[in-house]
Amino acid sequence: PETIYLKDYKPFSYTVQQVDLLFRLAANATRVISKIAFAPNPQAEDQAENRRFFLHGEGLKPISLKIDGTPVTPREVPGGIELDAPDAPFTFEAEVEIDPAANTALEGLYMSNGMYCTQCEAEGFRKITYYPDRPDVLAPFDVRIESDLPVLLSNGNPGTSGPGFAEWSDPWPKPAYLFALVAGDLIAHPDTFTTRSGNTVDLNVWVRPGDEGKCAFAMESLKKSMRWDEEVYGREYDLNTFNIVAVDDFNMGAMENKGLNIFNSSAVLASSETSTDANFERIEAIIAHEYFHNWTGNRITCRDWFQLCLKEGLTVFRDAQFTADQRSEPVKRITDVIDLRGRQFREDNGPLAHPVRPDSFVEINNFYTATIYEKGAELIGMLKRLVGDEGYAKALDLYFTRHDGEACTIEDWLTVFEEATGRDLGQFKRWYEQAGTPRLSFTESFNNGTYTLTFKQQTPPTPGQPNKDPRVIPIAVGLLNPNGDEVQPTTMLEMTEAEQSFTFDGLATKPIPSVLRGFSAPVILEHESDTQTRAFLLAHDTDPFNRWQAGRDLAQESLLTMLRDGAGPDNAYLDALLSLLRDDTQDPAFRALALGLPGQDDIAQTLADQGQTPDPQAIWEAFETLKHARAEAFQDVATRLYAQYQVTAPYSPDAEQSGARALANAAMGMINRLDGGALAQKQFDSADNMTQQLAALSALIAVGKGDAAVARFYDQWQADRLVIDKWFSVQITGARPDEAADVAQRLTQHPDFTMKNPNRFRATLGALAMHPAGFHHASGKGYALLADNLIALDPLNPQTTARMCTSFQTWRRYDADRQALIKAQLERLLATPDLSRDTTEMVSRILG
Ligand code: DPP
Ligand code: ZN
Repeated sequence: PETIYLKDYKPFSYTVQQVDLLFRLAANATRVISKIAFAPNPQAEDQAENRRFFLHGEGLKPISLKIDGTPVTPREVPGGIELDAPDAPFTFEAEVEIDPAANTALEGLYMSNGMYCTQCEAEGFRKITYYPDRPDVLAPFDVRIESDLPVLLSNGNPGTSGPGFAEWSDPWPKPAYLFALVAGDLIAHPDTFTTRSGNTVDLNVWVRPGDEGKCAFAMESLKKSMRWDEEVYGREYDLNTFNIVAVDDFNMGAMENKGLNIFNSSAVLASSETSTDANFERIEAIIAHEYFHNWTGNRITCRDWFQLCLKEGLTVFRDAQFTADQRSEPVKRITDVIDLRGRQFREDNGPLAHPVRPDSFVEINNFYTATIYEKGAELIGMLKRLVGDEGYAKALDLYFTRHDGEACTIEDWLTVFEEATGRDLGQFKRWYEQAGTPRLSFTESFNNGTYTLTFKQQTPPTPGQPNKDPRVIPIAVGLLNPNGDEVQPTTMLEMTEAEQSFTFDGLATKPIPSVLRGFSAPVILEHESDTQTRAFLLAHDTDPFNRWQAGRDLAQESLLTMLRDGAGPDNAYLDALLSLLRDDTQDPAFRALALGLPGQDDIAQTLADQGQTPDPQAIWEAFETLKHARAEAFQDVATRLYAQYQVTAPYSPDAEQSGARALANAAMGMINRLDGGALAQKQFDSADNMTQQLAALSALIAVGKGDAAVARFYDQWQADRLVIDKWFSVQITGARPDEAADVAQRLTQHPDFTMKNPNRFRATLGALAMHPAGFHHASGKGYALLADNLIALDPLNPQTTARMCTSFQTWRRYDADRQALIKAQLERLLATPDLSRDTTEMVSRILG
């Protein structure tokens, strides 16, 4: 397959003035009739000599093609067609036939439960009709849909409609990846929103009949997002209508198509009986994310797909700010960092590491990664820390005014910051260009009242990038004196060298440093610290993130010592955690987070970083031992917390109630280890919300008492796909390591298992991959099961197949036997005839 390079970017030879599309929908033979006004692109004048009229097209059956009314015969070229076109404005018309019912890849126009829908990002529009399917070609679209289905939707504002047809008009020029169409038997949950300048916008959440009772939360989240973007970023909505549609079969979480967001139903449908608190929070965040794209992504889009982080990093950053404002800022920060370390650091430290702005790719779908999204968002956070809140606000205002309606680059983005703040961001740009997670370490000294912190940074090589330059790193530091008072409030140190010292004067005693407060940069902080200092920070740090981090460090140290020396759990950790749990002045959500343990995969990565070979089974056992020791040490407090944090008020997914439930469920998890599932059974029997019911089910499975509850849960929820996804997952994630692959194998034979629904596939095989000791079972049965299923999925859905191959990305960490087993599966995958471009690229990169 061909590799595409950033350095080869050239503007398209033509501009598009207007797109008119007519869809005659039919399951196996939809006709798409297009009329597109082209003109030579003045921005591509240098190409005037050898202008190429190339249009993308994939799997299209051409019926007729015309230029200015005259039939033309195209030349077939890789990825599309080429035509001879005039050196002046002209109209291109095409009629093509496509087969949405046969489209299992879920890219382009496809069908899901009798409903037509589209997914065009990144390169799906070329499966709908011939078009310059690239994000720097923007045009207004007028769409007419002809179908007997009752609800016919597209982008923009509604136009004329009647029996069997509907017209839509989108005045905002947009790239084809933001095109959308939906047709189906759908029910609206309607509402309205009045923008701050007084425009009334019709809002709808469209769902299949039966789901109409699960839309209210998404609608509330949408209205909150619209208000928040006005208040915080000064961004107002710009059409008469905003539609959201829930679709069961969807590769991603959701899609920000202009005026017509299409969502994976898991990211919209919510009710207390069927959704957990975590589901509610995720839905609120994704609704916000897609809505915020209207400005950061749609009004200002990307010049090419190398710039994907321009819209994704910024929009993730914005949705995180929104969630922090709606809920708890420290809790949001902590959970984001857990996720960043679990997914992005894992990627950044393995064969799939790539810069936040990559410089080459084979298949762009493979770059919708934690690095582009989550590290991309971290870069925005660092920029904001470096230029300050005011500088950030000024830069964003300039960005919106200067670039509205344009397709932009990271250079454009950094330039507005440079101009708005007068700061040179040359060194900062390395964050976009160089992959890998910097290791930051420090030493301290104290002399005559002067305290010196000396930092070192170093980034290990990543594929294709052996040498790394020092980055600019904002390091938030505070100092505490030995009795716990803060003697130096948070200061932002700006590290620009490979090694650099910072001093603090006038201190009476040697302070205790609190470094990288709020996780001020996406780095691995390597610092040997004694247990006592960590326990001190867990008790006294004024920065909530670092308090949590101190607890996490203690847990990690204890686990590493158990693994290395066969020691028992560290009592200092248990004591420090116990004091925190007992402290009712502490937010329950925060205490629940402090009770969390690092991921087993994080421990494996840390061991690998230290030059050791992780043993997934031994890690699992160490976690079990530690959890058991905690359950025994915390019996009294667990019983008290469980009773104290039962919510008696009517269910609400708000931060306060979900924090209480999180802590009560964590307490239940501890009690469960000692009472053989008695309390969990009681909770399962009486639960009236999914958060309680699922926590109880998972606890019962963990102690081998889950059979009856698993059966009952299925009977209760068999008609609800999203709940049954949970039923699939929880049985696998809760299985013992030697059984996880067998449970997953058995579930792939269940009548409700289907390859064609990405959510179900992820709930089963993805759940196995997230059970490190089960997936990495020494027999290799986990690897074989995943590979079998990926081989079966690839011809149906390359995008989801390639995404799930990342489960193998850590293979070089492991012992020779496991490496050989994984390598054999990767090679078997790669040798599969007709393997997709997506999967071929992914497996090749993983093999290295
Ligand atoms: N739908 C994906 C997202 O919103 C891709 N744009 O991030
Ligand atoms: Zn996005």
